[in-house]
Amino acid sequence: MRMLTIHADFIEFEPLTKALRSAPDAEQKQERYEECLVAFCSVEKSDEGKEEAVALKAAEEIDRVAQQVKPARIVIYPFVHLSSSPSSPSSAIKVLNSLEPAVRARGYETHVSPFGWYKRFTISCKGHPLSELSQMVSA
Ligand code: A3G
Repeated sequence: MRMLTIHADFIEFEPLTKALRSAPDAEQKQERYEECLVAFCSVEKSDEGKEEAVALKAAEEIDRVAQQVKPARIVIYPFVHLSSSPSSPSSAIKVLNSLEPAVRARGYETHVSPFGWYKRFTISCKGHPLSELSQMVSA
């Protein structure tokens, strides 16, 4: 999985149209989270078959960053565009569905933006040295 974490003053997003016919329905209203660590996640072909293990590794990485930047909450954001070799949507949804409870189990308020949608979003990156980090997570 490739992951980009942004420590943000806020993120706002709003699902506009489904990108996948199989995308779960989502409420088409804007959500906004303040003082958050946003984890943009691209699940990759190399993660297929190891979904649970990759999710646990990603939760560990998110926790490691969060211990340093101390956000009030975590927002997991499915984002296929970080990889030139993305996994199938079904594998990606498995990883992301395991990632949310794994992050919550580490004591964080956790939110996930809708999977399989094109979304409008605005993010305000804090701009300190640890506010933008990219990582390769593998199991
Ligand atoms: C967007 N920004 O990315 N990893 C993560 N998300 C995925 C993947 C994958 N391998 N495959 C599909 N939309 N998705 C908009 C989700 C993700 O929400 C993506 C949408 O499906 C269309 O590809």
